Amino acid sequence: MKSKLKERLKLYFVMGSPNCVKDPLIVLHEAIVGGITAFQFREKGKGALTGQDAIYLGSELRKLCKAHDVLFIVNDDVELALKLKADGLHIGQEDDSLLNIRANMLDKIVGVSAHNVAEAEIAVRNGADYLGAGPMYTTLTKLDAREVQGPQMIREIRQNGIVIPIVGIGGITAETAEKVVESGADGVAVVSAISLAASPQKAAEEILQIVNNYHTK
Ligand code: TZP
Ligand code: MG
Repeated sequence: MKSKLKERLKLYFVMGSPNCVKDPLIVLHEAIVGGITAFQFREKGKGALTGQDAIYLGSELRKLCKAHDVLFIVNDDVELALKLKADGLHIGQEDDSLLNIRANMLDKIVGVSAHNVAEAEIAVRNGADYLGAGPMYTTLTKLDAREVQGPQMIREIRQNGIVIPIVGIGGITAETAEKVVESGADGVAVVSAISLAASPQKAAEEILQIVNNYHTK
């Protein structure tokens, strides 16, 4: 599952019901048809589902990913990740420590959000499988997002010898995706560029093509 992780993180769609206007299952299905390679269930923000409702939606989204061989990662919640038989978990700097989490996720993918080189180095030392680096640009999706770092941050992480997979996150669109991969990211993680697009399929196709074009240049 961890093999070819760089390849599988090319277009990482992050979403929960608060990020959608349409039915999240339809949005995910369209995004999958458009070519997303990974999905993160991130049920957060105003109106987010909790308890059994979150489990139910998560399990339906999980089934879709399974059927289409798309990596399925859960945000923050180890218990939910295990319950949904996710491929992995993504944690932020405010969440439980990677060392604690790893004990429950031995063979699973664990990704960590990093906002600077120091955080990236600690995450790597503690055994992160990939980094979510950001915010790349201004985002309206995460209200408590940290200060914008820009793609330069990824360049600096690479200059510091970090070789694990990295995805940029935060405000990335088809207009900016190339700048992010150019800076050393293996892929891009997006929420609204796909979830709020008139056609999530077309939006995913367009961004994937930009990432692919860059990596085969
Ligand atoms: N972490 C850092 S920025 C962000 C997360 C989850 C939100 C990104 O959303 P969008 O809509 O792609 O800017
Ligand atoms: Mg978190």
